[in-house]
Amino acid sequence: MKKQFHKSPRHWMGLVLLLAMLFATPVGYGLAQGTMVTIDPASKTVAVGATTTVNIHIANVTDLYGAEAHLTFNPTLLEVVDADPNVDGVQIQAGTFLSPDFTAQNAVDQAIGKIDFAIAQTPDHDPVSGSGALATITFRGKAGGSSAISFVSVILSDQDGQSISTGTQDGSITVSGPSPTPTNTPTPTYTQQPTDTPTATGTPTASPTLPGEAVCTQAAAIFAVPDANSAKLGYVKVGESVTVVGRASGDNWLYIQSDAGVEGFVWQPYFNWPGDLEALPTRLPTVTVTPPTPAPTKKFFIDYKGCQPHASNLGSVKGQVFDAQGNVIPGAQVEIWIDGQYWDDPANPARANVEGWYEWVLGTDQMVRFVGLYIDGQPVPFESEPDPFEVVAKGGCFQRIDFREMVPQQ
Ligand SMILES: [Ca+2]
Repeated sequence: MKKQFHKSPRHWMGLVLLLAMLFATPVGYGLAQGTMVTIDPASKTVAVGATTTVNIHIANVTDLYGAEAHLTFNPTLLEVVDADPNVDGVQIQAGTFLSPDFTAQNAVDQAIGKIDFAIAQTPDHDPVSGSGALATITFRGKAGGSSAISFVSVILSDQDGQSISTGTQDGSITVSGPSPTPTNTPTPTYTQQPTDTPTATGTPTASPTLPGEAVCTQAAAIFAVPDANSAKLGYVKVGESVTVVGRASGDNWLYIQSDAGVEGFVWQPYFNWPGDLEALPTRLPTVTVTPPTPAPTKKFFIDYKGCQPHASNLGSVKGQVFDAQGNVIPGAQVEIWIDGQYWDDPANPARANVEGWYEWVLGTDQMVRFVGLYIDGQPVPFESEPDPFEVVAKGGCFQRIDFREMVPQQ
């Protein structure tokens, strides 16, 4: 019934087009007036680390029922932001012009810069005519430069599977690199706010001997200030001893020095420490309110790429670490907990190789929490959504978790 109805006008349209082609003189008439698939807008600019969206736009189409588009982009300058975290791999966002009843293909290959997208309607939707967005692509700038967004092929089809002829027009995205950043002057190593009052002196006699040893009973982070949201400077393992050298005023925060030489605040209930909190010298000049400083200059965020299909049934968890310019950072270290516990293993933290990749091969179903990132051996803070960030190691796909340095505010 529906088919019958649509058939006659289409044949009529075909005749009109045939006549137009026979009698129209201007070359390219069909492209000027006919169906076009374009990148819309044709050009855009985005900063490194920022995102921008473009549409795959279809104009002046008649009785469209299925569409596929294959595009390329420069993967060293751009990457596609995953539109569907619930599906493995990276997807783009289907538009509303054509109802995406059946998705034949929706995959982005970030390594070679390729997008394959193919959708079709099912019979409960009528063919569409006119203009609209087939899909929306969100790109993130990786490095300065200009990348073409090029159509490799586009196929539009009607309800009978007959192809609809169309022209295409490529687009481009210019990534504005960060202005030559002030070279990475060795980051002042998390200057502890108050200057350390010499610990040996000043304490009234008869108080418990200071400094004292505290033993960690629950894996704990060492924070820059007595606030669990502040920068994590390091970690203390269960059973490890730390030297207590002070406390935050008013709260259950100890100021400690770890065996590794890291100084900072830890949550006292995670430590077995028999000393008298009140007798400890306070290590912050003011009340426990988080001081605005120290703000480490570098900050990263977790860029989760989903669980990407691969042939192995081992629970690989890996990713790359990028600086603000989109360059990989060989030697960066990433540290995890497994199933809620510090993972005491030579493989943890993992060190990124020359291509910036870190990796663990874990048992499937192990819960992996990302707790630390170290650049040049220094802990650097990172943000994630959610926080803490956890993935489950799986067989058949590898969890890809990239770290990216936030582009410094100028
Ligand atoms: Ca996805």
